[in-house]
Amino acid sequence: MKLYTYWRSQATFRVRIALNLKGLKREDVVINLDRGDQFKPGYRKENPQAVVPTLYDGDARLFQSVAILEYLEEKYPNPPILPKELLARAWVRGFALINVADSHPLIVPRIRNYLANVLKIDEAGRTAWIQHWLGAGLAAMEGLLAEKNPTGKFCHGDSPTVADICLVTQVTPAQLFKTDLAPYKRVMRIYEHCMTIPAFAEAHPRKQPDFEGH
Ligand SMILES: N[C@@H](CCC(=O)N[C@@H](CS)C(=O)NCC(=O)O)C(=O)O
Repeated sequence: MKLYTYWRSQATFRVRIALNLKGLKREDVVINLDRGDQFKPGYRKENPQAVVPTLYDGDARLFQSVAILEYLEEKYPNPPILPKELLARAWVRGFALINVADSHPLIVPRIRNYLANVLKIDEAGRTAWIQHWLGAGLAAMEGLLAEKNPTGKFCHGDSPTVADICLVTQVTPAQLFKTDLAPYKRVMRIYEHCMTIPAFAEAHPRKQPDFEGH
């Protein structure tokens, strides 16, 4: 498999975790989002949206992290990252979408650049924006865990699912942008537990060869 990746990309982090959990090997191609590599014509051909991740499984090109997770789950079902039971699957997908659909899209580079360059919002304003929307997602996750699974090591059941993957990719940008994590004790307990698992720890932005030390 070939993964177009960037160390800091949360969407790519999701895919790295899933590939590791399923024991699938990959070759990385770095797209430096800070240098604008995503807009170069060569990469636009791979991903017309100009975002990472893009994954090749042989000749098959895949894009959008959740679509990739679902593809991996269907093609490589063991170990599973979605529960068997219908309602549990819907809960896990719903939990994950708090990160994927509601928080993360508000803080990606193109949004941050628009806030800075078009709306002329200064760094303090942009940081407040990021912390606000990450905090809203974390509060929603904490509420769902309090309701369903107040003491578990994972969001659902005894093994990692897509919900844990997306909990982790909610927490890492919150840490990067110095969001107060103290109110989210259940989220943080699961985060810390996931980070004891090599598939998660080795996929962490800091562990990537292109990590730039932020
Ligand atoms: N919904 C997409 C998000 C993809 C995305 O926005 N990726 C970010 C990095 S996490 C990116 O490449 N951004 C480039 C930019 O905003 O210019 C997914 O989950 O794959």
